[in-house]
Amino acid sequence: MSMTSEQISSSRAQLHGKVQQIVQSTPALDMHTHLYDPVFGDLLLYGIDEQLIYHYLVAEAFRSTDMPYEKFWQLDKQEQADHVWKTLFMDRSPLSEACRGVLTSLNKLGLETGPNQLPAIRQWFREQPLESFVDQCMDLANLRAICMTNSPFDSQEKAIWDQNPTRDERFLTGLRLDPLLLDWNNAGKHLKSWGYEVDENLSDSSCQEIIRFLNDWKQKINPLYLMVSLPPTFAYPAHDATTKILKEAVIPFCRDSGLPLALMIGVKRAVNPDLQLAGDGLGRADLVALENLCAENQDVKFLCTVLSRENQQELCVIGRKFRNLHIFGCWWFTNIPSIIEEMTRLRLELLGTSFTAQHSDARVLDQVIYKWDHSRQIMTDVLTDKYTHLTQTGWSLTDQAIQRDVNNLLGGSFEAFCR
Ligand code: HDL
Ligand code: ZN
Repeated sequence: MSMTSEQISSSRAQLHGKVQQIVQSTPALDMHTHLYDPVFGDLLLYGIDEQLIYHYLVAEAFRSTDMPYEKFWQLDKQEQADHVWKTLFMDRSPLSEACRGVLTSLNKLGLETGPNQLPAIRQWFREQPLESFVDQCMDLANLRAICMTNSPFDSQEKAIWDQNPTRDERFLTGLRLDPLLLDWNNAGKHLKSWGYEVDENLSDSSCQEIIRFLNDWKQKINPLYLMVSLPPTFAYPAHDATTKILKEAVIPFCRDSGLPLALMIGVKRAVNPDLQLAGDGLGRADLVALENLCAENQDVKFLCTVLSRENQQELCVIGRKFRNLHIFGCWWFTNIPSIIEEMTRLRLELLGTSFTAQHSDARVLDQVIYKWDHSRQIMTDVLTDKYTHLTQTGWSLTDQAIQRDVNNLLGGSFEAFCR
Protein backbone atom coordinates (compact mmCIF):
# COMPACT_ATOMS: atom_id res chain seq x y z
CA MET A 1 0.00 0.00 0.00
CA SER A 2 1.52 3.41 -1.00
CA MET A 3 2.50 5.84 1.77
CA THR A 4 0.61 9.07 2.41
CA SER A 5 2.51 12.34 1.92
CA GLU A 6 2.57 12.70 5.72
CA GLN A 7 4.12 9.24 6.08
CA ILE A 8 6.69 10.04 3.39
CA SER A 9 7.71 13.31 5.03
CA SER A 10 7.92 11.74 8.48
CA SER A 11 9.95 8.80 7.14
CA ARG A 12 12.23 11.29 5.38
CA ALA A 13 12.58 13.25 8.62
CA GLN A 14 13.49 9.99 10.41
CA LEU A 15 15.98 9.09 7.67
CA HIS A 16 17.48 12.59 7.79
CA GLY A 17 17.87 12.28 11.55
CA LYS A 18 19.62 8.93 11.24
CA VAL A 19 21.95 10.11 8.46
CA GLN A 20 22.73 13.28 10.41
CA GLN A 21 23.61 11.32 13.54
CA ILE A 22 25.97 9.04 11.60
CA VAL A 23 27.60 11.84 9.58
CA GLN A 24 28.13 13.97 12.68
CA SER A 25 29.50 11.09 14.78
CA THR A 26 31.88 9.59 12.20
CA PRO A 27 35.46 10.85 12.68
CA ALA A 28 36.97 12.17 9.44
CA LEU A 29 40.47 12.08 7.99
CA ASP A 30 41.22 15.62 6.80
CA MET A 31 43.43 14.71 3.85
CA HIS A 32 44.65 18.18 2.83
CA THR A 33 45.36 21.12 5.13
CA HIS A 34 48.02 23.78 5.69
CA LEU A 35 48.04 23.10 9.41
CA TYR A 36 51.08 21.90 11.34
CA ASP A 37 51.82 19.57 14.21
CA PRO A 38 52.38 21.91 17.20
CA VAL A 39 56.02 20.81 17.24
CA PHE A 40 56.46 23.12 14.23
CA GLY A 41 55.92 26.13 16.50
CA ASP A 42 54.51 29.29 14.98
CA LEU A 43 53.95 27.56 11.65
CA LEU A 44 50.71 26.33 13.28
CA LEU A 45 48.32 29.29 13.06
CA TYR A 46 45.35 29.62 15.40
CA GLY A 47 43.12 32.25 17.03
CA ILE A 48 40.78 35.04 15.98
CA ASP A 49 43.34 37.39 14.42
CA GLU A 50 44.77 34.62 12.23
CA GLN A 51 41.22 33.69 11.25
CA LEU A 52 40.40 37.29 10.29
CA ILE A 53 43.53 37.76 8.16
CA TYR A 54 42.97 34.40 6.36
CA HIS A 55 43.52 35.28 2.71
CA TYR A 56 39.92 34.48 1.78
CA LEU A 57 38.75 37.33 4.08
CA VAL A 58 41.54 39.71 3.05
CA ALA A 59 40.44 39.41 -0.58
CA GLU A 60 36.83 40.09 0.40
CA ALA A 61 37.74 43.06 2.64
CA PHE A 62 39.70 44.73 -0.15
CA ARG A 63 36.52 44.78 -2.24
CA SER A 64 34.92 47.15 0.23
CA THR A 65 37.77 49.44 1.19
CA ASP A 66 39.85 52.05 -0.63
CA MET A 67 42.80 51.46 1.66
CA PRO A 68 45.95 51.14 -0.49
CA TYR A 69 47.31 47.59 -0.59
CA GLU A 70 50.72 48.58 0.78
CA LYS A 71 49.12 50.47 3.69
CA PHE A 72 47.25 47.31 4.73
CA TRP A 73 50.36 45.13 4.47
CA GLN A 74 52.29 47.59 6.70
CA LEU A 75 49.76 47.10 9.52
CA ASP A 76 50.52 44.48 12.18
CA LYS A 77 48.33 41.35 12.34
CA GLN A 78 45.95 42.77 14.96
CA GLU A 79 45.51 46.02 13.02
CA GLN A 80 44.86 44.02 9.83
CA ALA A 81 42.33 41.90 11.72
CA ASP A 82 40.64 45.02 13.11
CA HIS A 83 40.29 46.39 9.56
CA VAL A 84 38.84 43.11 8.26
CA TRP A 85 36.43 42.82 11.20
CA LYS A 86 35.15 46.40 10.78
CA THR A 87 34.85 46.08 6.99
CA LEU A 88 33.17 42.68 6.82
CA PHE A 89 31.55 42.14 10.22
CA MET A 90 30.58 45.64 11.45
CA ASP A 91 29.95 47.68 8.31
CA ARG A 92 28.20 44.78 6.54
CA SER A 93 26.49 41.50 7.38
CA PRO A 94 29.06 38.66 7.37
CA LEU A 95 27.20 36.61 4.78
CA SER A 96 30.09 35.16 2.75
CA GLU A 97 31.16 31.56 3.48
CA ALA A 98 34.51 32.70 4.88
CA CYS A 99 32.82 35.25 7.19
CA ARG A 100 30.13 32.76 8.24
CA GLY A 101 32.91 30.29 8.94
CA VAL A 102 34.63 32.56 11.46
CA LEU A 103 31.34 32.90 13.33
CA THR A 104 30.51 29.17 13.20
CA SER A 105 33.91 28.32 14.72
CA LEU A 106 33.47 30.95 17.46
CA ASN A 107 29.91 29.79 18.16
CA LYS A 108 30.96 26.12 18.38
CA LEU A 109 33.75 27.16 20.77
CA GLY A 110 31.02 28.62 22.98
CA LEU A 111 31.84 32.28 22.32
CA GLU A 112 29.28 35.03 21.87
CA THR A 113 29.34 36.42 18.34
CA GLY A 114 28.37 39.99 17.49
CA PRO A 115 29.80 43.11 15.82
CA ASN A 116 31.18 44.44 19.11
CA GLN A 117 32.54 41.13 20.46
CA LEU A 118 36.05 41.22 19.02
CA PRO A 119 37.85 42.42 22.21
CA ALA A 120 36.17 39.74 24.36
CA ILE A 121 36.90 37.07 21.73
CA ARG A 122 40.55 38.11 21.63
CA GLN A 123 40.76 37.89 25.41
CA TRP A 124 39.33 34.36 25.36
CA PHE A 125 41.92 33.18 22.86
CA ARG A 126 44.71 34.70 24.96
CA GLU A 127 43.66 32.34 27.76
CA GLN A 128 43.70 29.14 25.65
CA PRO A 129 46.74 26.84 26.01
CA LEU A 130 47.61 25.56 22.52
CA GLU A 131 47.76 21.87 23.46
CA SER A 132 44.19 21.72 24.80
CA PHE A 133 43.03 23.96 21.94
CA VAL A 134 44.31 21.44 19.37
CA ASP A 135 42.30 18.72 21.14
CA GLN A 136 39.24 20.98 21.33
CA CYS A 137 39.33 21.86 17.61
CA MET A 138 39.84 18.25 16.54
CA ASP A 139 37.02 17.12 18.84
CA LEU A 140 34.60 19.81 17.61
CA ALA A 141 35.47 19.04 13.97
CA ASN A 142 35.41 15.30 14.79
CA LEU A 143 38.71 14.60 13.05
CA ARG A 144 40.79 11.47 13.57
CA ALA A 145 43.75 12.82 11.63
CA ILE A 146 44.94 15.95 9.84
CA CYS A 147 47.22 15.75 6.82
CA MET A 148 49.72 18.60 6.61
CA THR A 149 51.30 20.14 3.51
CA ASN A 150 55.02 19.62 3.97
CA SER A 151 57.55 21.34 1.73
CA PRO A 152 61.30 20.63 1.68
CA PHE A 153 61.58 24.08 0.08
CA ASP A 154 60.17 25.89 3.13
CA SER A 155 63.35 26.71 5.05
CA GLN A 156 61.55 27.25 8.39
CA GLU A 157 59.80 23.88 8.14
CA LYS A 158 62.89 22.06 6.81
CA ALA A 159 64.95 23.29 9.78
CA ILE A 160 62.50 21.61 12.15
CA TRP A 161 62.44 18.33 10.17
CA ASP A 162 66.25 18.35 10.30
CA GLN A 163 65.97 18.16 14.12
CA ASN A 164 63.99 14.90 13.78
CA PRO A 165 61.17 16.19 16.03
CA THR A 166 58.92 14.06 18.21
CA ARG A 167 55.61 14.22 16.41
CA ASP A 168 51.90 14.28 17.25
CA GLU A 169 50.68 11.17 15.44
CA ARG A 170 47.35 12.82 14.60
CA PHE A 171 49.23 15.06 12.14
CA LEU A 172 50.04 13.11 8.96
CA THR A 173 52.28 14.32 6.16
CA GLY A 174 52.00 15.21 2.47
CA LEU A 175 55.16 15.90 0.46
CA ARG A 176 54.62 19.12 -1.52
CA LEU A 177 56.54 19.37 -4.80
CA ASP A 178 55.45 22.65 -6.43
CA PRO A 179 58.95 24.22 -6.70
CA LEU A 180 60.44 20.94 -8.01
CA LEU A 181 57.84 20.58 -10.75
CA LEU A 182 57.10 24.22 -11.56
CA ASP A 183 60.32 26.11 -10.87
CA TRP A 184 63.16 23.71 -11.65
CA ASN A 185 65.75 26.47 -12.07
CA ASN A 186 65.44 27.50 -8.41
CA ALA A 187 64.55 24.06 -7.05
CA GLY A 188 67.59 22.60 -8.79
CA LYS A 189 69.83 25.10 -7.04
CA HIS A 190 68.32 24.07 -3.67
CA LEU A 191 68.87 20.37 -4.41
CA LYS A 192 72.47 21.09 -5.46
CA SER A 193 73.05 22.98 -2.18
CA TRP A 194 71.68 19.94 -0.33
CA GLY A 195 74.22 17.66 -2.01
CA TYR A 196 72.22 16.23 -4.92
CA GLU A 197 74.24 16.16 -8.14
CA VAL A 198 71.66 17.78 -10.42
CA ASP A 199 72.11 20.01 -13.45
CA GLU A 200 69.72 22.49 -15.01
CA ASN A 201 69.44 20.37 -18.16
CA LEU A 202 67.85 17.51 -16.21
CA SER A 203 70.22 14.83 -17.44
CA ASP A 204 69.34 11.20 -16.70
CA SER A 205 71.73 11.27 -13.74
CA SER A 206 69.93 14.39 -12.47
CA CYS A 207 66.61 12.56 -12.56
CA GLN A 208 68.16 9.73 -10.58
CA GLU A 209 69.33 12.31 -8.03
CA ILE A 210 65.79 13.73 -7.86
CA ILE A 211 64.56 10.21 -7.09
CA ARG A 212 67.20 9.99 -4.34
CA PHE A 213 65.93 13.33 -2.98
CA LEU A 214 62.35 11.97 -2.95
CA ASN A 215 63.46 8.80 -1.22
CA ASP A 216 65.35 10.81 1.41
CA TRP A 217 62.19 12.86 2.15
CA LYS A 218 60.07 9.71 2.18
CA GLN A 219 62.34 8.39 4.92
CA LYS A 220 62.36 11.74 6.74
CA ILE A 221 58.62 12.52 6.84
CA ASN A 222 56.81 9.30 5.83
CA PRO A 223 54.27 11.06 3.57
CA LEU A 224 50.79 9.71 2.81
CA TYR A 225 51.20 11.02 -0.74
CA LEU A 226 53.14 13.43 -2.91
CA MET A 227 51.31 16.56 -4.07
CA VAL A 228 51.55 19.45 -6.49
CA SER A 229 49.21 22.27 -7.43
CA LEU A 230 49.12 22.95 -11.18
CA PRO A 231 47.94 25.82 -13.40
CA PRO A 232 44.93 25.48 -15.72
CA THR A 233 47.48 25.46 -18.58
CA PHE A 234 49.09 22.25 -17.27
CA ALA A 235 49.67 19.93 -20.20
CA TYR A 236 51.03 16.39 -20.24
CA PRO A 237 53.04 15.41 -22.10
CA ALA A 238 54.71 18.69 -22.96
CA HIS A 239 58.22 19.76 -23.90
CA ASP A 240 59.00 21.25 -20.51
CA ALA A 241 60.76 20.50 -17.24
CA THR A 242 57.47 19.57 -15.55
CA THR A 243 56.88 16.67 -17.94
CA LYS A 244 60.53 15.58 -17.78
CA ILE A 245 60.60 15.50 -13.96
CA LEU A 246 57.18 13.81 -13.77
CA LYS A 247 58.09 11.19 -16.36
CA GLU A 248 61.71 10.51 -15.33
CA ALA A 249 61.57 11.00 -11.56
CA VAL A 250 58.29 11.55 -9.74
CA ILE A 251 56.20 8.87 -11.48
CA PRO A 252 58.94 6.20 -11.31
CA PHE A 253 59.33 7.07 -7.61
CA CYS A 254 55.56 6.74 -7.05
CA ARG A 255 55.53 3.43 -8.94
CA ASP A 256 58.35 2.00 -6.83
CA SER A 257 57.16 3.42 -3.50
CA GLY A 258 53.43 2.86 -4.05
CA LEU A 259 52.77 6.43 -2.88
CA PRO A 260 50.01 8.31 -4.73
CA LEU A 261 50.63 11.60 -6.55
CA ALA A 262 48.02 14.26 -5.76
CA LEU A 263 47.36 16.69 -8.63
CA MET A 264 45.52 19.87 -7.66
CA ILE A 265 44.73 21.46 -11.00
CA GLY A 266 43.44 24.88 -11.98
CA VAL A 267 45.16 27.48 -9.84
CA LYS A 268 46.30 30.72 -11.49
CA ARG A 269 48.95 32.06 -9.12
CA ALA A 270 49.23 35.83 -8.49
CA VAL A 271 46.39 37.06 -10.67
CA ASN A 272 46.58 40.13 -8.46
CA PRO A 273 50.04 40.12 -6.83
CA ASP A 274 49.10 43.12 -4.63
CA LEU A 275 46.83 40.75 -2.69
CA GLN A 276 49.80 38.47 -1.91
CA LEU A 277 48.50 34.99 -0.85
CA ALA A 278 44.96 36.26 -1.54
CA GLY A 279 45.86 37.07 -5.13
CA ASP A 280 45.50 33.63 -6.71
CA GLY A 281 42.68 32.87 -9.12
CA LEU A 282 41.39 29.91 -11.08
CA GLY A 283 41.01 28.72 -14.63
CA ARG A 284 39.28 25.84 -16.37
CA ALA A 285 41.91 23.21 -17.12
CA ASP A 286 42.27 20.82 -20.04
CA LEU A 287 42.00 17.50 -18.20
CA VAL A 288 43.42 15.54 -21.13
CA ALA A 289 46.68 15.86 -19.21
CA LEU A 290 45.14 13.89 -16.34
CA GLU A 291 43.68 11.31 -18.71
CA ASN A 292 47.12 10.83 -20.27
CA LEU A 293 48.84 10.45 -16.89
CA CYS A 294 46.27 7.90 -15.67
CA ALA A 295 46.24 5.99 -18.97
CA GLU A 296 50.05 5.82 -19.34
CA ASN A 297 50.62 4.83 -15.72
CA GLN A 298 47.83 2.47 -14.68
CA ASP A 299 50.14 0.96 -12.06
CA VAL A 300 50.56 4.36 -10.38
CA LYS A 301 47.97 5.95 -8.06
CA PHE A 302 46.76 9.50 -8.67
CA LEU A 303 44.68 11.71 -6.40
CA CYS A 304 43.00 14.71 -7.96
CA THR A 305 40.93 17.75 -7.10
CA VAL A 306 40.22 20.58 -9.53
CA LEU A 307 39.51 24.22 -8.88
CA SER A 308 37.05 25.07 -11.64
CA ARG A 309 33.36 24.21 -11.22
CA GLU A 310 33.30 23.62 -14.99
CA ASN A 311 35.87 20.81 -14.69
CA GLN A 312 34.03 18.81 -12.05
CA GLN A 313 31.91 16.53 -14.26
CA GLU A 314 34.88 15.81 -16.55
CA LEU A 315 36.93 14.84 -13.50
CA CYS A 316 34.25 12.39 -12.37
CA VAL A 317 34.06 10.84 -15.85
CA ILE A 318 37.84 10.40 -15.90
CA GLY A 319 37.46 8.78 -12.47
CA ARG A 320 34.99 6.33 -14.05
CA LYS A 321 37.58 5.42 -16.69
CA PHE A 322 40.58 4.95 -14.43
CA ARG A 323 40.48 3.10 -11.11
CA ASN A 324 43.99 4.40 -10.38
CA LEU A 325 42.45 7.85 -9.90
CA HIS A 326 40.89 8.90 -6.58
CA ILE A 327 38.93 12.14 -6.50
CA PHE A 328 38.89 14.22 -3.34
CA GLY A 329 37.52 17.32 -1.70
CA CYS A 330 35.85 20.57 -2.68
CA TRP A 331 38.98 22.63 -3.13
CA TRP A 332 39.29 26.37 -2.29
CA PHE A 333 36.85 28.34 -4.49
CA THR A 334 34.57 25.29 -4.74
CA ASN A 335 34.46 25.01 -0.94
CA ILE A 336 31.21 26.98 -0.68
CA PRO A 337 27.81 25.42 0.14
CA SER A 338 26.22 25.91 -3.30
CA ILE A 339 29.10 24.16 -5.09
CA ILE A 340 29.83 21.57 -2.37
CA GLU A 341 26.22 20.40 -2.71
CA GLU A 342 26.41 20.25 -6.51
CA MET A 343 29.75 18.42 -6.46
CA THR A 344 28.71 15.91 -3.79
CA ARG A 345 25.53 15.05 -5.72
CA LEU A 346 27.48 14.77 -8.98
CA ARG A 347 30.12 12.52 -7.43
CA LEU A 348 27.62 10.20 -5.68
CA GLU A 349 25.66 9.91 -8.92
CA LEU A 350 28.75 9.14 -11.02
CA LEU A 351 31.11 7.45 -8.54
CA GLY A 352 28.99 5.98 -5.73
CA THR A 353 31.09 6.25 -2.56
CA SER A 354 34.48 5.73 -4.27
CA PHE A 355 35.71 9.27 -3.56
CA THR A 356 36.59 11.47 -0.59
CA ALA A 357 33.84 13.99 0.03
CA GLN A 358 35.86 16.77 1.60
CA HIS A 359 39.13 18.16 2.89
CA SER A 360 39.29 21.41 4.84
CA ASP A 361 42.38 23.09 3.30
CA ALA A 362 42.49 24.86 6.67
CA ARG A 363 45.36 27.28 7.28
CA VAL A 364 44.21 28.28 10.76
CA LEU A 365 43.45 25.50 13.27
CA ASP A 366 40.09 26.98 14.36
CA GLN A 367 38.87 26.74 10.76
CA VAL A 368 38.53 22.95 10.85
CA ILE A 369 35.52 23.48 13.13
CA TYR A 370 33.50 25.42 10.55
CA LYS A 371 34.80 23.78 7.40
CA TRP A 372 33.76 20.36 8.63
CA ASP A 373 30.50 21.52 10.26
CA HIS A 374 29.29 23.19 7.09
CA SER A 375 30.30 20.26 4.87
CA ARG A 376 28.74 17.64 7.15
CA GLN A 377 25.41 19.50 7.00
CA ILE A 378 25.48 19.39 3.19
CA MET A 379 26.63 15.77 3.10
CA THR A 380 23.71 14.86 5.35
CA ASP A 381 21.15 16.54 3.10
CA VAL A 382 22.55 15.05 -0.12
CA LEU A 383 22.91 11.54 1.32
CA THR A 384 19.34 11.70 2.65
CA ASP A 385 18.12 12.44 -0.87
CA LYS A 386 20.18 9.59 -2.34
CA TYR A 387 19.06 7.12 0.32
CA THR A 388 15.44 8.23 -0.26
CA HIS A 389 15.87 7.40 -3.96
CA LEU A 390 17.36 4.05 -2.91
CA THR A 391 14.50 3.10 -0.60
CA GLN A 392 11.99 4.05 -3.28
CA THR A 393 13.31 1.06 -5.27
CA GLY A 394 12.29 -1.27 -2.46
CA TRP A 395 15.88 -1.52 -1.19
CA SER A 396 16.03 -2.00 2.58
CA LEU A 397 18.58 0.37 4.06
CA THR A 398 20.40 -0.49 7.31
CA ASP A 399 22.23 1.74 9.77
CA GLN A 400 25.32 -0.40 9.19
CA ALA A 401 25.19 0.34 5.45
CA ILE A 402 24.89 4.09 6.07
CA GLN A 403 27.80 3.93 8.54
CA ARG A 404 29.94 1.99 6.03
CA ASP A 405 29.18 4.55 3.31
CA VAL A 406 29.94 7.55 5.52
CA ASN A 407 33.18 5.94 6.70
CA ASN A 408 34.15 5.61 3.04
CA LEU A 409 33.30 9.21 2.18
CA LEU A 410 35.17 10.62 5.22
CA GLY A 411 38.50 8.96 4.54
CA GLY A 412 37.89 5.23 4.26
CA SER A 413 37.81 5.15 0.45
CA PHE A 414 41.03 7.17 0.39
CA GLU A 415 42.77 4.77 2.81
CA ALA A 416 41.56 1.75 0.82
CA PHE A 417 42.84 3.41 -2.37
CA CYS A 418 46.27 3.96 -0.80
CA ARG A 419 46.67 0.37 0.39
O1 HDL B 1 47.71 25.23 -3.31
C1 HDL B 1 46.97 24.92 -2.37
O2 HDL B 1 47.15 23.91 -1.63
C2 HDL B 1 45.83 25.85 -2.07
O3 HDL B 1 44.98 25.26 -1.10
C3 HDL B 1 46.39 27.17 -1.58
O4 HDL B 1 47.20 26.89 -0.44
C4 HDL B 1 45.35 28.22 -1.26
O5 HDL B 1 46.04 29.39 -0.90
C5 HDL B 1 44.43 27.85 -0.15
O6 HDL B 1 44.75 27.98 1.00
N1 HDL B 1 43.23 27.42 -0.51
O7 HDL B 1 42.30 27.08 0.42
ZN1 ZN C 1 45.77 23.74 -0.07
